[in-house]
Amino acid sequence: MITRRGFGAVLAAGLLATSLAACANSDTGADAGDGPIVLGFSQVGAESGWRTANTNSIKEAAAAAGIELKFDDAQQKQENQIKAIRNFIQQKVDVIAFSPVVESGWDTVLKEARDAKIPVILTDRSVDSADRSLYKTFIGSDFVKEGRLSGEWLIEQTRSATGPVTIVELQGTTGSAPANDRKKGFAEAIAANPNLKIVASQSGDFTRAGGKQVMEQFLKANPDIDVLFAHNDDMGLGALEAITAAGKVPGRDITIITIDAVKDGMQALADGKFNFIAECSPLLGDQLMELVRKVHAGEEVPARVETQETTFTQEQARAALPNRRY
Ligand code: GYE
Repeated sequence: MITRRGFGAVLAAGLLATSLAACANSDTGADAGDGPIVLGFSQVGAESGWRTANTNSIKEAAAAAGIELKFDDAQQKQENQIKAIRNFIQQKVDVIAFSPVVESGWDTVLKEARDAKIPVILTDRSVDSADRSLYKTFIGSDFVKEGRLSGEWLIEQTRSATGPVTIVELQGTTGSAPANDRKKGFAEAIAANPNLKIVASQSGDFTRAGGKQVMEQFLKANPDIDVLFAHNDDMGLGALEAITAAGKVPGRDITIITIDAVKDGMQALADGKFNFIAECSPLLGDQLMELVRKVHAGEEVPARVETQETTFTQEQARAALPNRRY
């Protein structure tokens, strides 16, 4: 039972919390209370199944959180992202979030946002800026780990191989964090067995068309490919067409490892056409909106928020597919 005195204490604590929140808001210059928080979001593009799922997650989460979303699709071009961010600054949005297409070249525009006192959140991909005060936090996956897990699985599978194992690699967008980091993690892991050799490595820009086209070239130049490591499902799915057209059976003649675990990728894995997928979750929307709310209120946020992920074999994909959300 709450006594009169107890109730008074509860009320006082409540008032204190409210005035603290008001202080926090005035610190950031944010004006709580008049209308919804406005979030400017610059998306990389619509290059893959992962990206589509990520865009849907962000739009749905913004609507559910009552956050007004200004969404811009940069069509995989850094110049378009810089333009979008400048527009958001001009429109005086409350918070800016974006998924940087490449790692380098953001300092100038990030300084402009900081000067305008608009907090910035990086989602999915990070930047290589040395100045950590240019953004509040980064939410996304550990791409090096995804590459490493892929390489470690291959090391296990090829333990009994006595001769060379020939690998080709389809890289993601040149200069992007996931392409740089997945390449690094995979290379580090396979270095454990000198029989494993990457004979060709080229960008397919994270798209199906790119994966197909580059795989055709790989197959022409290297008739005896044992393994394909593709930095995402979509490039792996494009490569399937090239492999079949070359008269080879994907998943059997060529072992295929990819990253993402979107529905079409998981289906290919369950069907035996892929052999292993390291998951990369695109469902960042809800966590992003929570961070937006916090930075807008001037609350502390962790410098790095990492997404939870797993890996899938063919058998695990068959079990997981019915409940997959993307
Ligand atoms: O793996 C790929 C997409 O940045 C994690 O971008 C993302 C990557 C994802 O196009 O499919």
